[in-house]
Parts: sequence; C-alpha cells; structure tokens
Amino acid sequence: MLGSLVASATTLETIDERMLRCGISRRSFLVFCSTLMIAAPYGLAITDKRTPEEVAAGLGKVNRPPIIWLHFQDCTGCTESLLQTSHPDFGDLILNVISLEYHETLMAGSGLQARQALDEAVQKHVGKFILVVEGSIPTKDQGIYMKLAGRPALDVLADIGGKAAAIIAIGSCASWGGIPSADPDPTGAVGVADLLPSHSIINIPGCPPNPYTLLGVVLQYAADGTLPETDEQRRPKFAFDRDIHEHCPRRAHFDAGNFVKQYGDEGHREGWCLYEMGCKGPDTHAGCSTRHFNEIPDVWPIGIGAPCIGCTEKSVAFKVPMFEVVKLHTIAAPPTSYAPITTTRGTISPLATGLVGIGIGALAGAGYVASRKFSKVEDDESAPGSRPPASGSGPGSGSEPGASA
Ligand code: FSX
Ligand code: SF4
Ligand code: F3S
Repeated sequence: MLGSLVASATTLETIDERMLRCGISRRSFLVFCSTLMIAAPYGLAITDKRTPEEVAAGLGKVNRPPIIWLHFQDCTGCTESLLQTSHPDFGDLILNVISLEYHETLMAGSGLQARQALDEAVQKHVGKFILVVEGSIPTKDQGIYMKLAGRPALDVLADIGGKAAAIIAIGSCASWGGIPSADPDPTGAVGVADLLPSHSIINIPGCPPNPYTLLGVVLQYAADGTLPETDEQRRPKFAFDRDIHEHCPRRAHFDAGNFVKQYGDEGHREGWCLYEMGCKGPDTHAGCSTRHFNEIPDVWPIGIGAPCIGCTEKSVAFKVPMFEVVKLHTIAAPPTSYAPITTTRGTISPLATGLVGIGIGALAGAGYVASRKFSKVEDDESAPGSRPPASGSGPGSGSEPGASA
C-alpha cells in the first residue's frame, strides 16, 4: 500500500499548482516550511538537514494528499488546534497544502448529503487516501453508543480503515481512548490501533496534539510513501523522543528547588517549577516545551502557568490524578553537592569583618565561617534551593530524590 499516493500522481494537483491557482504567496509557503522544520528538525525525511527553500522546492512537487477525516468520541480540539492558527491565512494555507476530502466539522452538508460525500470520497481515492481519525471508538454493547448514519462507529472504522492507504490516529482519544476512556469508561472507549492492530497506523497523541506533527507525517507520506520511524506506542519519534522536563524553561527552578506551592503564590507569579502542583513533565514524552501552539511563543500548558497533565502518555493523562506528584523514575533530583542556583545570603559577623583587616590567615577564617553558613542553607529543606519533596512527603511521592532509578 505504501507509495500509492506517489503512484497516483497524475490524477492529483501538486502543492505548487494549488498555491499558484489560489494566489498563495511563496513567502507564506516558506514560512509554513520553516515552521515545519522547527517542529521536526530531524527524523522527518522532508525536513531533515534541509533549508526552508529546499523543503519548499521538494514539497511543491508533491501531490496534495487526499485526507478523509472521521470524528468519533471527541471534543474537536484536534481539529481546532490544526485550524485555529494565530494568522487566519495560515489555516487557509494548511487547507491548500492538504486535500481534505471529507471532514464533518468543516463541511456544510449534513445527513444524506454528508453520507454521499463520504462514499464518493472513499470511492474516488480508494487505497490511496490517508484516514485521519479523531476521537475514541465505543465498543461496549456492540458499539451502540455512537452511530453514524445508523451504523456503529466500530463498523464505519473497520470499513473505511480497510480502504485507506494509512491511518493517523490524531489526539489521545483516537490513540488509546483518551478522556472518554477515563474511569468509569461508560462506553468502553478504545483507540484505532486496538481495533485495527495490523494496519499502518501512526498515533499522534496529545489533547490536543501539535498540528505540525500531523502535517509532517502526512507530507512525508505524500512525498515518498514512507511513514516516519515510531516508538513502541506507534508515536513518531521525531515528535515524541524527548520529555517535557528535559527542555522545560522552568527546569532551572526545578534544579534550584524553587517550587510553586499554590496557584497565585509568589513562586507562581515568578514562573517557578510546577512539579509540586502535579506537573507530569518528567514522565511525559512530547515536544511542547520547544514547539508551542498556534505559532505563539509560550502558548502551551506550562508556558501559561498550568502543570503538564501528561496528555501524550497512555498511562498518565486521565489515569493519574491531576495534582498527584509524579515519581522521578529517570531524573536525579538536584545533587546536594551542587551550589543551589538561588540561596539565602548569609551575613558576615562584625568579628569576622574585623579579622579580615588583620591578615591573610584571618581572611581564610572568614571564608570558613561563610562556607558553614552556605552548607547550612543547603541542609535546610525548607529554604529556597532545597531539594524536591522526599519519599512519602507528598501524594504519590515515593522516589528517592538524588538517585536515578
Ligand atoms: Fe479533544 Fe480530539 Fe482531546 Fe480527544 O483532541 S483535544 S478530547 S485528544 O479527540 O478533540
Ligand atoms: Fe517544567 Fe514540570 Fe519539569 Fe517543573 S516539573 S521543570 S514545570 S516540566
Ligand atoms: Fe499535553 Fe503536557 Fe504538552 S499536558 S499539551 S503534553 S505540556
């Protein structure tokens, strides 16, 4: 099945042709390509070690990939994150780069008209389209909790999924159940790969996910018929190979032991680390800390002062309570041998000051007194610069600060 989009090249319009026909400027397209490069600096064939001009030249020759987008149990946040860009023109440009053949939220038709549009789109591109699935699929009681034109979502997915060249599960709901699968999971919500395990499926979890991860995967597939390398959860490595904590702008505060204790407190206003507020960043693989949303700097959960809830991790989001403190499995807490980044400044006693004037030996003595004060601050767990909470000191804690597991 791979490569079929390339094989159907003659029947489709290239991205360049479309840009020309719709009067989209080369400058806008170059900005789009640069944004794609920032989202996927490596690990994606279409952007790897290239300049924006090279990316634009390569992508311009690619046929607009036909996409059929199905909605199941979701909030439509995935669609919103794709199209609610900071510049309205950008959403328009995205819709010109890809060829969205069917999308229930965006189309004007409904009822029979919509049903016919779906049938026609599938027939026209059978075996060649990319199926994007948003939302989880209810399986309990023969899937009766969601029907499309009288058919359970289960059947619709099996039917249309079987005719697609590849499937992308967009968002945590489609990847493994997401919010609808949270306890008590009344509908038996599952992800696409749970139902079609042998299909070519890429999971792009996130609630919502970063839209450039989707565009990167779609465009690489359209360009050369390959899907990017994935991890054991079918997530593309280029977007999920690092954890939030690794590149978090608040990491220096974690290392210094500066933790927000309560929303609105001084630490929160100063942008300190949200670990003790339940931030799941140390346990969460995603690129949010470097690839923000809507092309606006700092638009991502931690950037706006909210802890990461681990929305890209199957075992974290909607499973671990939001304010529960995560264990530090792989990250050592700041070693006590380091000087803290911020510390309470000790005062030099008048006696020591007097001794300084007497001679070199006395100077060494004053240094000793100051260093004792310094280590006292380090030993004081409540002082700024202290370590994260020790085992058992907070809900869900139990790791050994200072030791890697
Ligand atoms: Fe919502 Fe999508 Fe979350 Fe789910 O995103 S943003 S509930 S992942 O399916 O619409
Ligand atoms: Fe950032 Fe959260 Fe890590 Fe703190 S715990 S540095 S807020 S990712
Ligand atoms: Fe989700 Fe955490 Fe990013 S909550 S959007 S993975 S910062």
